[in-house]
Amino acid sequence: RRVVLATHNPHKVEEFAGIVARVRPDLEVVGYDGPEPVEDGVTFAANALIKARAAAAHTGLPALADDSGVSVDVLGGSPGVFSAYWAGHAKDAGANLRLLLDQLSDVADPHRTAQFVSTIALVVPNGPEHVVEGVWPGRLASEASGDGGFGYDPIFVPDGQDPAAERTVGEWSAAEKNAASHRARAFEALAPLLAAL
Ligand code: ITT
Repeated sequence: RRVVLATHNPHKVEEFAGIVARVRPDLEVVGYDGPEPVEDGVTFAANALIKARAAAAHTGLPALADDSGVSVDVLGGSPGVFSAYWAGHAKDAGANLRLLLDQLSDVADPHRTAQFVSTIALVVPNGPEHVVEGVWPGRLASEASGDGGFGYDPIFVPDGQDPAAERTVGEWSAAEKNAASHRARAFEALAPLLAAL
C-alpha cells in the first residue's frame, strides 16, 4: 500500500517517515512533486485539506498533508496559519524566528506560552476525508538555541521538562522530538485510520 505525502518541506517528510515507520512499517510513503495549490484557508484544517485533495487528485493515491505552525497566546494565536511566512514571502525560518522574538521582547517568561499545532488531513480518492490535530504546549525562549529540527524549534521549550534542565526543541534529538511532538500527537489519532487503509 502506498500513500503520498503532500508536502514540499523536506523536514516534514523526514519526520513523517520516522513516525509512519513506527506505526505502519509496511506502508510506503512517497513524496509529492505535483502542482502546489494555493493555501488560502484561514484554518490549519482548511489548508491541510487543500493540500491533501490536490495530491490525491493528481496521483490517484491516498494523500496525507500536514498544515502546522506555532500559536502564541499573547499574540492571540498568531503566527498560526501564517507561521511559514511570518517575516515575508521568502519562507525564511531564521527571519521568522527573529521577528517573533522581537515581537515578544517585552513579554516576561510566564506570559510567553505558546503551542505547536499539527493538523493532518488524509484524503482517499473517491473515498473519505479525515482531519486530525495534535497540540504541543510550551513557552518561547528569549533567544534561539540548538540547530536540530526546523522552523521555530530553536525557540520552543515544551512543557513537562525538568525545570533545572529545560531545552528548546532545537536541542532535542530527532527521536525525542518524534516521540513527543504535535505531529506525533496528531499521528496517534491518525494511526487507526492508516491501519484501515
Ligand atoms: P508544506 O506546506 O509544503 O507542507 P510548509 O513548511 O510551507 O510545507 P506549513 O504551511 O504548514 O508548511 O507551515 C508550517 C510552518 O510552521 C513551518 O514552515 C514552520 O515555520 C512552522 N512549523 C511547523 N511545524 C514545526 C515544527 O515541528 N517545528 C518547528 N516549526 C514548525
